[in-house]
This record gives sequence, C-alpha cells and structure tokens, in this order.
Amino acid sequence: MLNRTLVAIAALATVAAFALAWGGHGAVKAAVSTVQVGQLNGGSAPSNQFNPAETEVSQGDEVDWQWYSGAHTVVAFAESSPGVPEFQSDVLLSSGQSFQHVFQQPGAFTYYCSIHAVKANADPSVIDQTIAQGLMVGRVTVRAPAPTATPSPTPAPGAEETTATPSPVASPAESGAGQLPNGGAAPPGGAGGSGGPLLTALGASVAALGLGSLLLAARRHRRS
Ligand SMILES: [Cu+2]
Repeated sequence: MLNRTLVAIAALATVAAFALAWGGHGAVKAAVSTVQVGQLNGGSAPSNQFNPAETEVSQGDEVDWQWYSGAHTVVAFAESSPGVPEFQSDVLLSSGQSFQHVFQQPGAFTYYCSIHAVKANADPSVIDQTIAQGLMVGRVTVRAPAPTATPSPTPAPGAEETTATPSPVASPAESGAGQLPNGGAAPPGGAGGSGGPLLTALGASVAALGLGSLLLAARRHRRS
C-alpha cells in the first residue's frame, strides 16, 4: 500500500517536472489534430479527400490521419533528401488504421494521397486551387510558439504609491499626550532657516507634527 503511494507520488513528480521543463521553454502543450482520410472535406461521406484539407497546429503538435474509407496514402510534398518525402505513410487500406507525424518546425507543409493525386497537385503554389477542386491533397500550417510574455513591472510602482500615502499626522496622535513637551519644544529652534531649504522643510514638518499633537492633547485635555 505504502509502495503504491510512493510510486504514485514519484509518477506525479515526474509529470510535474516535465510540465515545468516545457513551461520553462515557453512551449505550448503538444496537441493532436485529427484528419479523416477518405472523407469529404467539410462533410462526413466517404470521398477521396482529406477532411479537413487545411489543418492548423502549433509547433511540436502531432497530426493524426485516420483512415475513414478506401485505400490511401499520406505523402509529404517536401523532401528531406532527393526522392524521399519528409513524411510518408504506407498504403493503408481500411478504416481504423492511422498515420501520425509530429511537426517540429513552423511553416506550411503540403501533402497528397499518391493513389488519388500526384505530387504536383500538392505544390504549395497551386494547393489552394487543388484543395478547392477537391483533389486529395492537404496542408498543415504549423504556427511558431507565441513569444513568452515579458513580466510587466507595473505592480511595483502601484504598491509604492499606496504604501507612501499613510499620513504622518497619525503617528504623533497615537503616541499620546505623554510626549507633548518634546514635540512642542522642537520646532521653534529648528525652523530658523539657517540650515538651508531641506532643514527648513524638516523643521516645518516637525513643527506641524508638534502643533498637531499639541492641539490633540489640548482637545483631550478639554474633554477630560
Ligand atoms: Cu487516396
């Protein structure tokens, strides 16, 4: 029982590590897009077409061609070396069979069924027309991953503004009437203006604080 729990925890940790690794690269989770082979493009009837003929995926995603009816192939127009298509299925004969390809690079990848079309039909320069004509060709458009959003520094200044607002008047009031003599004594000497504008400002604010606490104390005194 304990062993089983440990195995489960280890499995979860592995999955989490993978997720983190992917996230760290700003990659989107790989997805699978399905294309029906031998089905009317945009419909559901058997036909010598791919459905859909146009597939859009993200980089790293997989396209899963599933045989719906008839004997067909999936053959890439582009070649990895002369005469060798970048991807190519066997001649698959019946429904339930499938062929997969993972698209690792962004771009447009055209393909055709070598039984019901020819390579020239999948030439990127004509594929819009051949798809419109209902030929057995298709195109996978692979999007590059979106650039990772740069974290915006906006929260910081906002936080500063809010923390800066507390009024200085609050603190002397809290300190109570016990400090009244000090607060009252400080300002008159300091506010003389001999120490430059900064000291003057400082003296003025100290004086204001002193006055504030003085008034407060006086009010309290009156009340009692
Ligand atoms: Cu075919």
